[in-house]
Amino acid sequence: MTDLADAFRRDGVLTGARVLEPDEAAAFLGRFERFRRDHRARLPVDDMFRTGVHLVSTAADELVRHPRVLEVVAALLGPDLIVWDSDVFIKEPRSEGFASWHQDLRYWGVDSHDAVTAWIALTDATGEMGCMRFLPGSHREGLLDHADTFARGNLLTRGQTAARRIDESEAVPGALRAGEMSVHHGLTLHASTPNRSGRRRVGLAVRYATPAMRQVVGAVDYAQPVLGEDRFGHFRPAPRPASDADADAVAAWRRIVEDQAAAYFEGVEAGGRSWTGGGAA
Ligand SMILES: O=C(O)CCC(=O)C(=O)O
Repeated sequence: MTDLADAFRRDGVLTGARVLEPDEAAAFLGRFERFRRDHRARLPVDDMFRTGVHLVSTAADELVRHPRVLEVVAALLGPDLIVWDSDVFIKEPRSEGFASWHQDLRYWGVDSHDAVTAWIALTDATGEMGCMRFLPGSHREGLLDHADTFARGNLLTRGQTAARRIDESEAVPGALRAGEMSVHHGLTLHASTPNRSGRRRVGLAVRYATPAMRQVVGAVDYAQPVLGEDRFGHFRPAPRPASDADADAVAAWRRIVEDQAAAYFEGVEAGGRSWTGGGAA
């Protein structure tokens, strides 16, 4: 996998890695749909899909530690991995949802750049369906300023948008078949357009990092070790769900999401400790 790692160091993105057979991808999708159907009357399922879904969904819990996913991510980040977050991104047929150009690491508040997002396609994700688009090499520009637009239709929590001119002709689409995965560096600029097709587009985005990463803005943060060893203990352990949305998992999800938000905003308001440092970009 060293060719893969070399290309990733150069481009900050790889696409089209097959990690699930199409029928496995369909089975995982079915489990997410069942989760929504069974729990949406009493739980904030949309919020759970937007952050920390692996804390409450057994399908996400399995996917974040799926051996074929971890094999690819480990080839890029090394043998010790933690999961910091995961989100289900759904674009309904002919819907306006999009993601503005952004870097994932902009809002993590951490001191390392050794972090990636693995985007696992649970349905096909073509250009017409609003697949991810990447700006190869942009991870070498370091952390860029972003503005919070909270724009209507933006799938990102803050509508965060990089304050940098984007030449769309330089963007590379990351079209995927169901069961394929793209991986982008935490500093790689990426975006996605609305779904103009008659088919649903669904993917699970998993945020992986090395355990050496440390939270420097918020006082408290959580992660799950998923491969190798965590010799640092920088994050509080985030528990795994015993079953879909079991009471302990939901309580842990609520506590973690609240703690992370409170610690993060306190840290930002406390005066801009900068988190531009970090490892290799
Ligand atoms: O799924 C999408 O269209 C956007 C996902 C994204 O921006 C991300 O995973 O960081």
